[in-house]
Amino acid sequence: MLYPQESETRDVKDLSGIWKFKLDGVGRGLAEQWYKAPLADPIDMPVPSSFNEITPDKAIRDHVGEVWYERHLFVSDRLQGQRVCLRFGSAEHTATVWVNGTEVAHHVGGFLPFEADISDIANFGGNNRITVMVNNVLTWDTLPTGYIQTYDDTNHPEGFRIQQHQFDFYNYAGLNRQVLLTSTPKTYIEDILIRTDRDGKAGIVHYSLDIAADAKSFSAKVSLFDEDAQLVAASTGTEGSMTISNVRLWKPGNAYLYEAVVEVLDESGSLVDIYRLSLGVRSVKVTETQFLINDEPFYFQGCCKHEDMDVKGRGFDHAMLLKDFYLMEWIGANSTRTSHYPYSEEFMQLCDRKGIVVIDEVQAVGMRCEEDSTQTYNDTHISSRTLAHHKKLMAELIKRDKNHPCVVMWNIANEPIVNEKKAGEYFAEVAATTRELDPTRPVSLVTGDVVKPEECYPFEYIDVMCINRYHSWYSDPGHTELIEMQIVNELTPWHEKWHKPLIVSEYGTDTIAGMHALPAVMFTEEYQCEALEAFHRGFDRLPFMIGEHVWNFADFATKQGVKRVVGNKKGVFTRQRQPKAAAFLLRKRWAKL
Ligand code: BDP
Repeated sequence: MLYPQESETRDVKDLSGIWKFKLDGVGRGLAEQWYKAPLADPIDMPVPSSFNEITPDKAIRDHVGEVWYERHLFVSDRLQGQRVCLRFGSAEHTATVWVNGTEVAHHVGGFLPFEADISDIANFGGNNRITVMVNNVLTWDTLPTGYIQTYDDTNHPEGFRIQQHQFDFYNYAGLNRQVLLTSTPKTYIEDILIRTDRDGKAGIVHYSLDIAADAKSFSAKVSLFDEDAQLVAASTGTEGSMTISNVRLWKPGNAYLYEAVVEVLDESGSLVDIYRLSLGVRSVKVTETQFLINDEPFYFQGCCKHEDMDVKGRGFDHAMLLKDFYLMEWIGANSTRTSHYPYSEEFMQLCDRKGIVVIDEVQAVGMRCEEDSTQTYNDTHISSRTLAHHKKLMAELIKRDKNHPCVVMWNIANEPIVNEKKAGEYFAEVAATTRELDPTRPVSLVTGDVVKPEECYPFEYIDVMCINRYHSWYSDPGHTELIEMQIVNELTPWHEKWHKPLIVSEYGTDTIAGMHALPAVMFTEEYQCEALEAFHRGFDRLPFMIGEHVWNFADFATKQGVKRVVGNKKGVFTRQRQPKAAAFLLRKRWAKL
């Protein structure tokens, strides 16, 4: 799915602003057809933003179920005859959209874009009512997974229910990314697939175009420009290859981007549609002990992140987006993982431009049945329905992110139960689907389970092992002196079993900024530094390790619980993006690596 863009033939209108909003306390809006008329007694709500923390109302913050958004939109007469769409960057987690009372889209799965074609029903030259019902409920059939807990006792009022889930970030919901009104001609470039190769000093760019056509005869033309706007190659037709002699490669920390200008022309040679796509030429390969980008060994260094901030929750924000990039640059990060869901398209574009390498993770998180951890993969929990949804999300993610040079690997899940045989069968299928959709990138899976390597069944089907470890935190609390030994002793057998390279994809300690102790104790800045340093001594002894991602870039919100003090505090920056002592330690280490 192409990112919306303005061009000679395309328009984009940003619908960010204040929308109407209404909580559907007991879920009667659909039955009462709230989409048929303006919402009764709505309040104001910003878009994009999570709705949870905008008002002081606990009922809104903790709401489980449906919420409704509405706004009026003037659609200009000039757009008559165009393909006009509403495009949602992300609605968490399920959304239904109506325009003037008619349903135009239904999408299951937050974090990924979808669009609604309103060309045939929009009132051109007049006002239109957009109504969106968003549901934040997670079940065993959705990703992330979750379930609704209800109570049948005298300690809870009738109807009391909570959303349970086995993941560690706040279930922020709503219209979290931009909503856009887009228009293209009816004959338009629907999708572009770019794959790149190298041949000595030359770069080869293979392309294939999907053109949605309402006229039969058209021709396509692709021109490739370098960063100085010089034409370096060109081709015609909906499929082809172009050669760039003396190619400038896209490299980590040194991104070089070409621009493909794709044009569709009619029989008389007049322009019908035009789209400009950034692309980078680079290769990715995995050996038993290495991750090669452009045939050079690459070591992943950086932090995992979250889309998380005060007030807006997971709402998209340009200022925070850039703040985080400047801090990633400052700390010396060359990579990140989109833990635990696809990040905004704007994030991916910046990674392309700044040369940040990305492990692109789908929202497959919480795949654990805590009551009975030997019973996760069955018809009541992770079932064939979850698997079908998982494959659909992989397809949507790959469709969205396939052309980003920054994406070097697809991560198909975070910390699912791995030691049930059925986990092997399940992830064999997800990995196969992923490879079928994109044979050019390796596949990984993250486990945090301390099991025997041979009992991590999904690892048979992936290319890179990602392992999360919290020594001296969740195990042996207080004993940082054990970390180096444990890392070396425990990780070596994983490589001996699987002969695949390994990334420690999470490690860290909760740390309250400004809390100090000597000797160090848990939760102090000294303890975080001491632990990270001990992990690093271990990592530096393991030749099959290809990366380290600290958990986490910044403190973030979680559900409330006895293990969390106003959220997860494992950030090396606070939630307001101020450095803890560990940030300076990492900056020093990563400058040297
Ligand atoms: C890991 C999870 C991550 C958590 C982290 C923690 O992948 O989402 O936030 O542990 O406990 O297991 O801090």
